[in-house]
Amino acid sequence: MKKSQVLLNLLSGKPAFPEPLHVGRPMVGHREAFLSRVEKMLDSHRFTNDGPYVKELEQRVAEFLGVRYCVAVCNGTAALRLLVRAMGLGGVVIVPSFTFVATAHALSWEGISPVFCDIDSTTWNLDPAECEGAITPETSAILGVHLFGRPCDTDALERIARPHRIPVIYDAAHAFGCTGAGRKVGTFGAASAFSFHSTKVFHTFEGGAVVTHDEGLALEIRRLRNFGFREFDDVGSLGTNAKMPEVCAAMGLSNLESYPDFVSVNRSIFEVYETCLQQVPGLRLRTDAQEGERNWHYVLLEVDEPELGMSRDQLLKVLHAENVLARRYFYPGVHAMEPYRTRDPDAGIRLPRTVHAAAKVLALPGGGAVTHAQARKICSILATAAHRAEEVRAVLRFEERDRRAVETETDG
Ligand code: T4K
Repeated sequence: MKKSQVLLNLLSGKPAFPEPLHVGRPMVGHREAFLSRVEKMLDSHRFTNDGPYVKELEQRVAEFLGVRYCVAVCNGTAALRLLVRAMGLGGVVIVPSFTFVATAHALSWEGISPVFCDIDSTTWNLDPAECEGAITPETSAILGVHLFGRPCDTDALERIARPHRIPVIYDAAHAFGCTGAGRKVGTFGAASAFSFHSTKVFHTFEGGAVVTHDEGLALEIRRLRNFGFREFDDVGSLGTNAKMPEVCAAMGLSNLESYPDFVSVNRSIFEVYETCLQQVPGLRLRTDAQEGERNWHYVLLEVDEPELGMSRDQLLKVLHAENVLARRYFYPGVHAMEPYRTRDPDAGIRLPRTVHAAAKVLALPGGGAVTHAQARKICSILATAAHRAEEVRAVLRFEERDRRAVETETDG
């Protein structure tokens, strides 16, 4: 065994890590700042319903992103739902399938049919040419996703949408703090929805926001998130409860202060992976020749099965056996999940680049989850797996045979 290699748990030995390492482990910002806000909140007895921390967070996020209005809500899915409802969208909306299922579910929940368009094979974002071909008289908007923090080709999407007089909106769940074409994500299109879920680079435990330059739209979303109330005792429309509680806003304010530290931790962990994975055949770290600011939150591998000697899913088993809980974000593509799969079982044929990307991507634990030493150890596991691919395949074959035998016995 080469010096750089480690024993693989799958082949022998014990897991490299005694505790699981998760992809989405949240960062915790300035603890004292958060706790002192919570103390004040408890003293004030103001816990929710557009309280002072929510107002302050909205103002700070709007300033940070360079947008006029920010409306904080309870999660990113609600942000998307309220946004499409406030804009009066209907019919169909063009979306990528290579995204988290919430992008499409938010539309469906509002009675809108998502139409899945293929992605660009380099950026993994909506391919503008595909979108252009998919626009019909039923199309009410294009919903781009800045996947893994990489901004969409906003110029092209907005140019395509203009003659059809349909808006472009964005799911910016992954792209807090990122820039494209010299502008912060959040400033593009008619509006953007953010997720501030704990697994995100900037989080409020649970939370989200819609940001926009449009005063009327922001006002309508404020009403929708609070049961449709315009004033005390005056409900002007159907609404829901999508409010962000004060404790979440307090976390957001503290995390916003710590955001530059989060990004630098993420970046330094990313650089460890970048250095250590250079020589591993069949594994390519997505470094994205992306200009501008990045949040370095996602560490993504592309697995080249023939070159590595094992499939992405076999490599996943190797990592899980070591307690490295890598994730297949976003396999198999939303089109292959219900209810979309039943509606259009052949959608994958029209989405070859989505299917391809979803089959080879692997997300590794990033800055919030691992130390430099742990990231280096993960790289050693990957290097060893590549070196001993044949043995790994053999062990997995045996395991699979055993599993089937047990199943047959149980069924019998
Ligand atoms: N649009 C896009 C493009 C999105 O990616 C998302 C959400 C949304 C919209 C909707 O936003 P939200 O409504 O969620 O605000 C997670 C998150 O739940 C989800 O927010 C996120 N995207 C998605 C990419 O990932 P799961 O089911 O993969 O997460 P889960 O629970 O397995 O968490 C990942 C790992 O992180 C866990 O195994 C353990 C660790 N973890 C997680 C949490 C929540 C912790 O260590 N501590 C924690 O508190 O969906």
